[in-house]
Amino acid sequence: MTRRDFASAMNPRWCPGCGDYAILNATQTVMAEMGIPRERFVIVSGIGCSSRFPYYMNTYGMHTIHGRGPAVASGLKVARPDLDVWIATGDGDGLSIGGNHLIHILRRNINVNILLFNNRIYGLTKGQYSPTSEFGKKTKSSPMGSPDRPFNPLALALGANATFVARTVDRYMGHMKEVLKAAAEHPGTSFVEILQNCVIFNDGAFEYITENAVREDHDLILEEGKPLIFGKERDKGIRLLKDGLEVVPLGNGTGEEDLMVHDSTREDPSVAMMLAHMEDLPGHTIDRWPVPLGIFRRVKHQTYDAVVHEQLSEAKKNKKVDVQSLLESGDMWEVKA
Ligand SMILES: Cc1ncc(C[n+]2csc(CCOP(=O)(O)OP(=O)(O)O)c2C)c(N)n1
Repeated sequence: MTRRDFASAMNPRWCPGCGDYAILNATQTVMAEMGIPRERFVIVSGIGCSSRFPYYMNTYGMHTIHGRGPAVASGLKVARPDLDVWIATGDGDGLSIGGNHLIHILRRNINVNILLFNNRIYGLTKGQYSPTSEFGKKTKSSPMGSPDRPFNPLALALGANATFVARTVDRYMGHMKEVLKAAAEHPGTSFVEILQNCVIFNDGAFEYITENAVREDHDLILEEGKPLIFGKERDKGIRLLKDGLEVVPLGNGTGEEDLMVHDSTREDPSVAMMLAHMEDLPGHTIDRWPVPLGIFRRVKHQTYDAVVHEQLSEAKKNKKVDVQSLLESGDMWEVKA
């Protein structure tokens, strides 16, 4: 199978240059490489530009109501554990109207993959600020600057005890495919934030990460088992102190052995949380804190769907089902006229 087998006959209705095309391409490629028949995949979405995803995939799909992709996907995965269920959502859809649904699917660890396309704006409704827009951002709905403090999607996911948490970028095709593949292989809810450019309403929002002139100095690629090094000259690193992280220059007595080694399998999410918050720390745009990309946390826990199915088979083994006696069991009372 190839990527083309996963492309539907419909032409995407996204603006020319939208980051969603790259995400579509990466997802189709990864699914083709997984060697699973197309009819075993289901893409569930809510509402938004990103949520048009199911139309463009030659798989099963459901375009549901705003923010409710997780609810529909949860029901589907529990009823049909044989299906490979993916959710496509935006920062508005997933974190605003659907915020509550998102945190509960994450804490339950239902075996689905969530792709959160984060363009830090409402694209479909033409440019209102979203829960990830920066404080003070001027948009159509915040002409004097957004008064909101934004969500950090990865910190939110870690706070909900998500078992797989990662971040990638629409412009980094190779990295995006690697992260999506790892997410697909993870047993449990995988949450992938994809930084995505909206050419019309928030163009260049991630240039401070993706532009060739700055990317090596501003991106920190997390590699399992490797020390955290970044910079054009690979001359900066991250050290783990008792009370936080520190950026250190390499050389002059500080070597790789002094740096933190990336371990996404730590059960304790606090180091992953520090990495997730790194870009919120003061100074990240002025050559101090880089933006980590890659897998922040990957731990194995029982999935909700597996537990439910164990309980179902246990219940079937031990009990004879008699609907009438079930209806007449428990507290009963009679209503007298
Ligand atoms: C109940 C309800 N409230 C509000 C809307 C309007 N609405 C549609 S999409 C959207 C936000 C989309 O933003 P995002 O999830 O960031 O997706 P994008 O379009 O940027 O991909 C909103 C507020 C709606 N369709 N239904």
